[in-house]
Amino acid sequence: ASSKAWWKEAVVYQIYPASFKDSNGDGLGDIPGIISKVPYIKSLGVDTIWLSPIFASPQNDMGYDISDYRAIHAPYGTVEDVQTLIDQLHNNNMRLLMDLVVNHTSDEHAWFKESRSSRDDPKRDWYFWRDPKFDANGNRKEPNNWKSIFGGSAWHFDEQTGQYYLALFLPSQPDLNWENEDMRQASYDDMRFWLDRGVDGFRIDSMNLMSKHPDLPDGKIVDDEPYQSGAEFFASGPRMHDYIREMRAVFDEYDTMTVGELGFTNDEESVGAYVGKDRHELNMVFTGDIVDMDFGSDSNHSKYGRGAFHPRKIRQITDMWQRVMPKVNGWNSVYLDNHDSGRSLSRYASDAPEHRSAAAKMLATYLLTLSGTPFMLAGQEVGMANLGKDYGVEAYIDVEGRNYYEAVLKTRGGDHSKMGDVMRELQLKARDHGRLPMQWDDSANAGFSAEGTKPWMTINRDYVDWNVASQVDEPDSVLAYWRKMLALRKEHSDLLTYGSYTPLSEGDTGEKVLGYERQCHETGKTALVLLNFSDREQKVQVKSFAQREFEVLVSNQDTNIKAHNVTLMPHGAVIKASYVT
Ligand code: TEU
Repeated sequence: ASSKAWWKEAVVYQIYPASFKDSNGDGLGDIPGIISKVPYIKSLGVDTIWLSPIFASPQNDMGYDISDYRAIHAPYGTVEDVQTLIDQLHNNNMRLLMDLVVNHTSDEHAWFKESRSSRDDPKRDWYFWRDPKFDANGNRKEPNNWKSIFGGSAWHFDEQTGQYYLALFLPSQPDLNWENEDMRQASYDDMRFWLDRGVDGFRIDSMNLMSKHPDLPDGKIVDDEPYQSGAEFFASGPRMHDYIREMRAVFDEYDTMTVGELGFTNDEESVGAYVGKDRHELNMVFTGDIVDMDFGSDSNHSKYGRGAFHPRKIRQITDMWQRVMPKVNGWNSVYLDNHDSGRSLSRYASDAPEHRSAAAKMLATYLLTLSGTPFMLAGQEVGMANLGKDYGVEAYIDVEGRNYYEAVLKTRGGDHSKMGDVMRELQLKARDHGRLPMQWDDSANAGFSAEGTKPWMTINRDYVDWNVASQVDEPDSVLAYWRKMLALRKEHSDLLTYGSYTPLSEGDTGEKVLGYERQCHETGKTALVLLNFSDREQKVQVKSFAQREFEVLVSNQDTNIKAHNVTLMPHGAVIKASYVT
């Protein structure tokens, strides 16, 4: 069995700072707003908050473009406010994770301004600067063919010094060169700045992009587009593990929890190498596969390509990571939602009125019954969903979706009426859905922002029916179910956190139902989890439970669950526990 640790028992609540609670009526969430909700968050039964970036930033990518790691974006508050938040959390036995965005900075960061100023600047080498190439006609070309993750070339020409710099995300997010020792030390000092103030850990943004192939070779050409991914040369490069270990030495000066965001790398061996206990690197990672399940079925598996979610995918991905982690003596995160995607409820289950409550509870059951540290996104606990199909393109303001929309629109002669397929994909997967303002109550602006103010982004008009206030005292609500599940995970941590995992096969459950057992080897106690990922009733017979005495620990349906026969209602979820006496 896996050894115990506080970060394995934590349940993390992700807050998107702009969208949680506006305390001063400027339409933007802020740190005092978060502080005012600490009692609410604690009352859910979660113990750790992960805050997406709150640092000084021109906000071209909502704070993932940082201009000063030691200052707070003024509309969010001050360093003192953050200290108050940390202290309040610690007084409540809670913890704070910050977002560590060190693969790149903003182009307004002092480091980049210096680096850009001349070829001889001491910080020149803190970023990637390269000479132009020239084509046969003598036209200037980028140093390689890599494509930015947000579209277009990843290289940008700087007139002043006649070289290109690399930016894998927006042009205003230049990539830091981790090969440079001075740059790394400066970054560690920034980390210590926050660790010294009591921050308990970091979610490390774009973690495995920090080491690139030193030659920056052209990416493999897969189509006739001018730019190609290149990810095979910029993700999980040769020095990746050196950098993490060096960083880990800083973290080990404190009691720090780390979760690394992994992009483009989902194979067992590479993932295991980051989280295997003996490797002493990261506590856990986010593999991207769980949020990509409905990405395009095209060869690039592109985000806004047309794809379909099938329960078989979540079965495969879940089984794979649940089996790999014990094998490498490692640990993982469990999550379904973050600020970079549409809501799992709308994509993998159902937000149709007749299914929404059951579906939200079913997904909560998944998230809280697996081995790994659960991460939930604020709003999940009340069944927040995507913006509906009736919202127009103006509701989508995030750069990623916008850039994609504009690029396709251009190829269709600027004719919005030809954009039906793009609108459909945005409605499912755009990052805006994960960033919707929190739905606190049914007053104007959903209690997120005072009446009469203009929130920074669209508030989903379904807030009138789906909000915290309407569920908080309602025993059958999604919110009540989350609380019950969170309490259950704590109470049965021998089973649900530390127990072993055994999947039921598709032959046992049928293709629409996900089923697994968690077992505590010391007591022999077993929990059987059955999750119906369809909007039809499903009958399941679990033979292993035929001879056992059991009780139903929790379910989102009226349970008349006899012996080993279970009839799951649409999006039904059942946890049965058997005890060896
Ligand atoms: O995302 C990293 C990343 O690889 C993104 O391309 C992500 O896969 C994409 O947004 C999915 O649609 C991180 C942050 O989570 C994201 O919000 C930032 O925009 C990005 O890094 C740059 O810092």
